[in-house]
Amino acid sequence: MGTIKILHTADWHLGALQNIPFTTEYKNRKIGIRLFDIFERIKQIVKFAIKNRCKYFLITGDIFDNHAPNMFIKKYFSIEINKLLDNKIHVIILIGNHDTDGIIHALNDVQHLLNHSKYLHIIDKYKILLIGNIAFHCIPYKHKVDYEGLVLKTKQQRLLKKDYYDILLAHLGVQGADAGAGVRFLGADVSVNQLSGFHYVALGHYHLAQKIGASLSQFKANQIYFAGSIIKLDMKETTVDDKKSFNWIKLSGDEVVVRQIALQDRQYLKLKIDFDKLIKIFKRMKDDKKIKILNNEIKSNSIIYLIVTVSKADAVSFNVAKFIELFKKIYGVLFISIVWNIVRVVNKVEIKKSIFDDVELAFDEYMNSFPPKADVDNINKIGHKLITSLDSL
Ligand SMILES: [Mn+2]
Repeated sequence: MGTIKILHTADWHLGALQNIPFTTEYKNRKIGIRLFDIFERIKQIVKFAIKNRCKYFLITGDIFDNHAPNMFIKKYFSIEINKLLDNKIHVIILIGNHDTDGIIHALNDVQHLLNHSKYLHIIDKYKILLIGNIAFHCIPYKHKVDYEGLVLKTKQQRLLKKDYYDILLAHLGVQGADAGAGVRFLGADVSVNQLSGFHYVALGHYHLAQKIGASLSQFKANQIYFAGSIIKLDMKETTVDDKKSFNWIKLSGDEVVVRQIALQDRQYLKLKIDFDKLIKIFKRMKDDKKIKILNNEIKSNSIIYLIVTVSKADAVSFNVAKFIELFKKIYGVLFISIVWNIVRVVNKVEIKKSIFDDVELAFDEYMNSFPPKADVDNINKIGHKLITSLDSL
């Protein structure tokens, strides 16, 4: 029996961070930079799978960021998945907590249309999928489901036969594993011990790529992995030096070999800074000078969030649009957003904290509808107008 190759990825979160505005200068694409980044990573993973003759492509949940992704996102998703299906690769997709609102999930429509597809498997309830000599034990997210019970139940259904494999796929939390930032508790975590005894355990939910259960050496096959997200999704993740990756698994005889294949991500920095310091940087930039900001080396094409604390009572003239323009030029960053952290009202003029949220809201509305291209220009105009209205401060 030859080697069986399996790719494991998870937590694509298509639709997350899509509303980062003002990307018109980026390759002339009017989509959010981070959404574009997710697309790029998916392309890279799909290409790898096809080139390396993958047989099973596993996505263990949270493909989408919510249960009703817009048509643009679904179209892109379909194009990539179709490439895999064209190459006769089995694609097994687990529904994660982000993919559903408890009533419908993001792939309900596709699922019903593809009941007879041989290669596409959309799993929204507990199921053992038997393909060839592999039993895929699937535990997708379900509200108030008994994860422990299901793991135990499916364990009893293992094939446990020579040249047959048992692979567990699940979207859940695990006690003791690193949940990282921005991940919801799903009601009950399972223990690592409960996950032992499979040839490979493909997990989704935690965004930090990690192998767990290193202590379970008494089990012959002990390969339990969270594939992790494919880009940094939460601003809190910027403090964690986690490398994004997907897993490439080779099964042959008794051997299970797992490689983590690295994915590149752009620099994504969140910097806290006082308004005074911001003014200083602004002055230096006007002289074409680049100064170090809080000891951070800013790489080109990065995304920067400046959290600016305003606490002084004096009103200072500050041209936000000009600042952003200069900052982009001098530091070579792709995107910069300023979040105002107002400690006190600045001399009669109150900076509206929600002003940037309005732009994001406008983008959200656009992305969740399906308007003609012209509307994007319009929203961009509104966005710029909101920012320029801050100029007088
Ligand atoms: Mn999840």
